[in-house]
Amino acid sequence: MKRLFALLALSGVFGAVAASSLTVYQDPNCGCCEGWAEHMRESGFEVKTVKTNQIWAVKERLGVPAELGSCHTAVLDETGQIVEGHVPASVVTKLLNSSNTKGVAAPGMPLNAPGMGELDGNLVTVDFKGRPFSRD
Ligand SMILES: [Cu+2]
Repeated sequence: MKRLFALLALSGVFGAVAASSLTVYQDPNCGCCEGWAEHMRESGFEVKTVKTNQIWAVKERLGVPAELGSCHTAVLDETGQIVEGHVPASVVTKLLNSSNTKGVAAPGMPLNAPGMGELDGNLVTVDFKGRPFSRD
């Protein structure tokens, strides 16, 4: 275990890119939320999950438009940007590079999204003004 920590410390010092981290708020009974968190980890993000029975209150506090709501809401720790629902990791990276965009959403529970199913080229995400942000 000690050696593992040493390795992690080394990779932290010499790694070219620091991992981006995010905090996911989710309902305690949400299985697909776990699937999305796993997708993000596999894509190199550091993911912390917070289980809450007040997920709609969290969305309201973070300014997620109600009509764009999904089952879980994530906050990017470095920028405070918001990721609503089953947004692909590549799109989260695009969001991190779009500092004027407050948040991006995959509304509802799309079956062609990470944590739900396979991408099919038709998953459209939108920004919080409802404008298309990506298609995968
Ligand atoms: Cu879901």
